[in-house]
Amino acid sequence: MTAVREELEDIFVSMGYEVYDGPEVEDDYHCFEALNMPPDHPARDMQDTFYLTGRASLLRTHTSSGQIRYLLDNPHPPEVRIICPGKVYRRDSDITHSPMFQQVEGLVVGPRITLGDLKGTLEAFLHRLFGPQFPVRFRSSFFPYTEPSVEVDLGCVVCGGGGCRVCKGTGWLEILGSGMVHPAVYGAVNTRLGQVVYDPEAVSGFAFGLGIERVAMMRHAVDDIRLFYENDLRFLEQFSG
Ligand code: 2NM
Repeated sequence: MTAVREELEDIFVSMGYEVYDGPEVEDDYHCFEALNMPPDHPARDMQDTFYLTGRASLLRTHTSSGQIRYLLDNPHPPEVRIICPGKVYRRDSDITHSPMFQQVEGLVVGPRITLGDLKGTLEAFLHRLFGPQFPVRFRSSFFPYTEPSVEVDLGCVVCGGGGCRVCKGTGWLEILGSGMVHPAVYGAVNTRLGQVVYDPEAVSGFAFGLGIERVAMMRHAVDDIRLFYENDLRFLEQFSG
């Protein structure tokens, strides 16, 4: 997992991104409120989020909270180009979900950043990671913190697109979530800073997120994410190289 994470970091660093670390123990403001998730949003539910001592602190459910911290700590637009890799926590466990998993989220903000920049960047990234032979497909989606929101699929790395058990016959694997940063995110940051630093009329940006285990699973044909964290040496020793 560390090797895959470092490979992802190296690709983005070579594209000019800065690696930024945020805390794993977060608060409601950085994890939800600043990301356009209202108080009744399901992600805030006790069923989904690990809360510590009441509701004052929580384990981050995504590394976007670190991106909010970066914007607040670096009120110097118009150029932002960061990735936030790290552990995130959700109350979820089945073959594709582990209560702790790792993410890389990215954020680019600047004058005249467009959906074309998002598409070009993510396609270049996926071609570096998996090889240019795999097609990349963009689909409309929804996230509270992006508008428009875009889900990104990669041609199935197992069957090459013909359809198999892994891609459930579709020929595609979902690999990334992304979108153009919602103006409400800039609004929340400006309100907290007490001045308009990230003016939605002057700057725009895109953001994206992906699961590191999911990349490792696609690479090594692993069908259950929980295998990475069960400490079974018969599994782990296959990756000792
Ligand atoms: C995703 C999908 C879409 C995202 C948005 C932001 C921020 F902070 F700029 F609002 N960070 N990351 C984002 C957007 C993450 O992950 C699936």
